[in-house]
Amino acid sequence: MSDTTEETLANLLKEDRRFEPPAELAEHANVTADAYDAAAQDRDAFWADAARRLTWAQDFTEVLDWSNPPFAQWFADGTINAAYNCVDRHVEAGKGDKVALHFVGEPVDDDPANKRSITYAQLQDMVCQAANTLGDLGVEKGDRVAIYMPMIPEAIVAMLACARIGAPHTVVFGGFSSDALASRLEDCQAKVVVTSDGGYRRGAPSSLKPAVDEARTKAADLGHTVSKVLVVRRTGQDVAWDDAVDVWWHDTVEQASTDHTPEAFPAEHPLYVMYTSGTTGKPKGILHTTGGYLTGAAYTHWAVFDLKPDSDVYWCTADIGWVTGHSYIVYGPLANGATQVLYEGTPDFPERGRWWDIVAEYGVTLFYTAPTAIRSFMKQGREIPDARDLSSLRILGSVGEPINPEAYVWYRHVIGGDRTPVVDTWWQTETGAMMISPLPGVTAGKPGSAMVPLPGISAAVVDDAGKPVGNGSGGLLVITDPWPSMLRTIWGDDDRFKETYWARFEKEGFYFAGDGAKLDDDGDLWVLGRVDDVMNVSGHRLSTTEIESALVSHPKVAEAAVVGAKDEDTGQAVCAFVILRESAVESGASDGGEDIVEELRNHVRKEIGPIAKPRQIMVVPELPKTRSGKIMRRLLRDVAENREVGDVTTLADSSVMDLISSGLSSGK
Ligand code: 6R9
Repeated sequence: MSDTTEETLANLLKEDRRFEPPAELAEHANVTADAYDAAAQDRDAFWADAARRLTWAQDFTEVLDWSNPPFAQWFADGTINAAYNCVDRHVEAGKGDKVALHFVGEPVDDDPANKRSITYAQLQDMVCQAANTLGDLGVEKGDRVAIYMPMIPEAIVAMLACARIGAPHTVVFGGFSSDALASRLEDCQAKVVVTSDGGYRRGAPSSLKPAVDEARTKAADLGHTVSKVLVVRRTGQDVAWDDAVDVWWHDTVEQASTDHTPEAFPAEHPLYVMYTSGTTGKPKGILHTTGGYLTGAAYTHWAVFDLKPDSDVYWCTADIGWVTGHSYIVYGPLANGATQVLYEGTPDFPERGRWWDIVAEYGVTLFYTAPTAIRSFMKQGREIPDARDLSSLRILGSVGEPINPEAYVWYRHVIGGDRTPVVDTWWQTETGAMMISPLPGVTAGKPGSAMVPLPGISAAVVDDAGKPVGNGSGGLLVITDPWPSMLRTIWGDDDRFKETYWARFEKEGFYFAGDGAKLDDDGDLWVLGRVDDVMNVSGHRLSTTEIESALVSHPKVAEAAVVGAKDEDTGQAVCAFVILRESAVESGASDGGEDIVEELRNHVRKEIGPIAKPRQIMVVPELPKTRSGKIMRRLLRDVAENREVGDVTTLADSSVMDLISSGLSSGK
């Protein structure tokens, strides 16, 4: 290894702040250190216990069948209904009056608050009604149903109604285009679409139904016919109507019987398909099945958030169009009988303190969000959260990207009042549930590290030949043994499933996650981001995350994105895009002038070493992100390499690229 690479590694691993679990939390924690030993001794028995936290119609006798890898079967002879587990069993246990969802919606014309609370008993009625209606619309066990909706309770009701009748759902994020919807409808041959006339964004209505109409036509051109569209009236806007196909929710679901008997399905019955973008080509439909998935989602939610269902109020800010919404808004928390906030909207509308007002109003104790949100709050300054009472919080979670140490410390300090553990949870659409994360009552947290695999999960960092790298080194992150919530295949494409995840380490039988990672001297794991986010500058491998963290550690920087741009001399060169903190902007550093750029280049040089010093730093007002908060570096690479900017359809806000390009061309 060259001197400079060693220097880079040493820099990341020099982070030596440690936060011990609070004594009180450790004492009453749901999961203690024994769980690691128990799982190591008998992994199958450990997962069987976790599975039996759920209610099975028929118990299973075999835990794992791995006779035909990579096609796993978990709890295969057991039968179970996911919706029954998420709703009915809590009502049967006398918790019908307990709030399942505190819905906090976008401000709507005459109702700026737009809130309602739904108990488990009410949720049961709603799910039963929707299940009856889907049946009336001809949906049978095994048929696929697409859900294209805003973040309203009916979206969750629709998902659970599908689960109840054994019809796998595919939720398509409401911000996606009709093309994206059409290709998904066609790929999974969806029979019915559940949607709404529209939704609200920043208080203004936007439409959804027209995109469904278009997608239906486009899918028909591809040879697939959608038979019915079930429409929730949300905004009241005019919509085109096709009597042969379109059905109002309020005319059907709300009139339907609240009696519905859930059928128990084999554990391996498909629960849902979630599309996620591949590095190239068409999106992959990740298939999750019922028993194993629900086991993983419920167990990890209970363990990592130390959920006490009778006293905690949980809030995950994700969208249900993302896997985090599936596992940690719908299936995990509801299977555990949690009370949670369901939030529709952006973090800063109608005003910047919105999230912290909600924490204070509902007494939120467990909070789960993405690093990108945390960094945007850092940018605004601590005065806003400081003005609210956040003392109810007891555990803070992070997901979606590596969290920079500075953002971690700010999160813990400013939001968590220096009391709360931060759980940095690494997982993927494909893994279904959290895989690598601290346990809040067991693990001392290190800012920037996801720490260790959860009990029952076996991960490793290996070199190109599949050999574990050992402490103090970096390599590729793999999962070495099957786990209950693992994806079962890519919908309709077993070959692509094998090729994408299992071919790379076929001999070893490892699942290849596509992320780079390092182990520190204690053996704790640091996720460095996608392998394709690694740059090669003059033969040195540099991770974008490391340089971004160095930039964010500068007091004037709120956010940073780094890409490797082609360079005649060095192969690739480091190009950085930075957003300055508001305090820096006020003090006049915002013009992106020579001074601040030079200051930041030298800061990176000092923090990491000369090789990492960016060739170019551009001060920008925004960064292009997907809905799940991931920076789309591909688009920034286009800018850095002076190319026309590529496909922006999966951006949360597609106008961001114009903002960046116009700022740069006007010399700002
Ligand atoms: C849940 C989710 C998966 C990819 C994953 C990795 C990145 C997620 C992370 C993290 C570092 C964490 N990622 N959590 N990287 N630390 N705590 O995000 O699923 O949308 O499929 O993305 O996200 O790169 O491979 P998904």
